[in-house]
Amino acid sequence: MKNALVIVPTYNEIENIEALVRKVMVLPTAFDLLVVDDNSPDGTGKKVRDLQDNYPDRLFLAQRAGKLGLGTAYIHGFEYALRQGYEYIFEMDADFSHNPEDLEKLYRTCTEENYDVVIGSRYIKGVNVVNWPMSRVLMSYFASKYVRFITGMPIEDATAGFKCYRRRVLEAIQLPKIRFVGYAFQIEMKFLAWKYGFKIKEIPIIFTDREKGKSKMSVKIFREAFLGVIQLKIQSLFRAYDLEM
Ligand SMILES: Nc1nc2c(ncn2[C@@H]2O[C@H](COP(=O)(O)OP(=O)(O)OP(=O)(O)O)[C@@H](O)[C@H]2O)c(=O)[nH]1
Ligand SMILES: [Mg+2]
Repeated sequence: MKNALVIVPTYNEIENIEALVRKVMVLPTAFDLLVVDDNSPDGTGKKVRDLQDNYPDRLFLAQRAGKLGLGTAYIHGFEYALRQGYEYIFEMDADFSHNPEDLEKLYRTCTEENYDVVIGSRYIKGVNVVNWPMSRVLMSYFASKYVRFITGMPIEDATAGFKCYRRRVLEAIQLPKIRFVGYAFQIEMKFLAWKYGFKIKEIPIIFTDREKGKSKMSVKIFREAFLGVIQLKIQSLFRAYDLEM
């Protein structure tokens, strides 16, 4: 059984990807890394190909035809991780908003404290966001409150995208049924993990705004999340979450 795989979706991250790969590769834990690139016009995928010569057994690339969204990129990565037999599967952004060194903390919490999902959270122990404009901090913070209010899910950072899953969580969640592609995808994954009764832990991380490259946040992504949360809640009233294990 393979151990730990970090999945990083990329779209136009040429300014970040090489440094990110190198950072992950020197961590004490031997994390494997899968980049799911959506045929970035800036050549991010090609850069990963070149780097694979240095890390042939640990760096992998899934190249998709075009920009298909963050959620489907992760699902693609999760399916790969399950097929390959990984036990600990991570989500991380490519833009250094998530500090790769924190992978160790997520990993340790999952392995040593035996949690099923560990979330790198911005909103426990205060608000740990660096360099975001106040408007964006407030939006993200209140988005989490909103999700909590509608769904009842006891998670402070509902849109967080820095996570570790045990494989049994991804096996239980029916990945092809995941419907959202933007931030709502992050909410949906947590919601399902919680509904299935998995053990979830939030640990504090410091989230830093990207210094390089462009944001892909859009009104469409925001709208999907806002309405999506209500849809999730309503559907959950008509659905059983039974583990077939
Ligand atoms: N494969 C793939 N990756 C994506 C897509 N959209 C975003 N990403 C990646 O997902 C991660 C998070 O996206 P960001 O653009 O950083 O989104 P954000 O964190 O909300 O916005 P900023 O940090 O302000 O840029 C980054 O690694 C992006 O390159 C997509 O459609 N496909
Ligand atoms: Mg980002």
